[in-house]
Amino acid sequence: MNLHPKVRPLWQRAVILPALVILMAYKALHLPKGILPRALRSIVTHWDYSMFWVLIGSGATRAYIDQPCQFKMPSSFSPKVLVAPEYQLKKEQIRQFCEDGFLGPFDAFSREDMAEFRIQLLSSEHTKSKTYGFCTPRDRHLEMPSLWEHLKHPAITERLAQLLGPDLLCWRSQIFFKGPRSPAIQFHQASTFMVEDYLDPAVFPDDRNELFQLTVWLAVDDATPENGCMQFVRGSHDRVRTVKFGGEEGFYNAQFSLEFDRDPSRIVTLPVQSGQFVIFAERCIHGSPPNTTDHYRLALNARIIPTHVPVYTNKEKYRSVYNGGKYVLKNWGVAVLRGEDSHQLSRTADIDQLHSQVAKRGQKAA
Ligand SMILES: O=C(O)CCC(=O)C(=O)O
Ligand SMILES: [Fe+2]
Repeated sequence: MNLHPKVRPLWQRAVILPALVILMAYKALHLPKGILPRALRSIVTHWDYSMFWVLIGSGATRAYIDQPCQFKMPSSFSPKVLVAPEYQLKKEQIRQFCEDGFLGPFDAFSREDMAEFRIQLLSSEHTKSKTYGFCTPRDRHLEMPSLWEHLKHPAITERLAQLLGPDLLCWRSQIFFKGPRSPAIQFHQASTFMVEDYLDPAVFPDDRNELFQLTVWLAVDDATPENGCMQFVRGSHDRVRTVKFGGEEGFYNAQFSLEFDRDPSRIVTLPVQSGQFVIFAERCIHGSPPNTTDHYRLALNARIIPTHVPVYTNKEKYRSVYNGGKYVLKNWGVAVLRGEDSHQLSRTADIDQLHSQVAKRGQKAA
């Protein structure tokens, strides 16, 4: 039985609940973890007591699906690096980001550039990923030089660096095709991406309460309220919320709804023009309404961390709660987006080599 967050029949809950009490006691007593099967070892190691409490106390109907954390306001809103004047963020903008949890849109690319780029992105929609061997919109930057070149544009990297620091890694990207008449992506948030398989976090910051990760989201097509542009809940990055299993809402394959105050005055609907991007903390609650048009709303994102934050340490694979696929990580690695990686804490993808392999295969096929 896996522990994916969803409504469970009574008999399963009757099995899970005493097992959780035993595991929590096991954690509290610091008993040896080495003898436990891997899944149980992960739970004892990575779940904190509040994660156990919420599940047990609710009879397995509510849970934290990511490791709880609070947002610690930085003591200064000065940029972390000095960048070229055209990309400089004002202190006021950094303060606004820290208060709201998102910032932008910023200009990066022309409409003409995006028109060409979208053709390449769309051509990958139904093709197998070279990294994972099945069709997935994830991590295509490892095989699509044009995707990587767009992420490396200084309009993006220099803004990220002022918020996170000079040396940056991309550990995940995702294309959001959002086809004609496709459903909403319900409100969600993530911090260390524990929810991905509900056993291990993906990202291991020293202090979860600090800002250790940013998402950059680039609109390839104009994103409008009609075709499902992004919505953010202002200030909701202050803490990770619990979810209630079941209900109307579904997030890909999972079924739960995030427990937060849906005060309309805090929900910001953010149209973003083709070629512009937004930066946000993934733990800022966000989502996008349905695409009610007959056209795609194409966008992509990338998750960025400073080089001192490890990712997927010793993990060989995960099974995504959301996408359902089994992601074997042997071809995955972090890619240096800016500066250099003197820490070398995660497996690294030699992105230039990967791209030249793709080019060679293309030449052979031609
Ligand atoms: O593109 C969307 O509608 C959702 C994007 C999202 O959830 C993300 O970038 O984390
Ligand atoms: Fe998201």
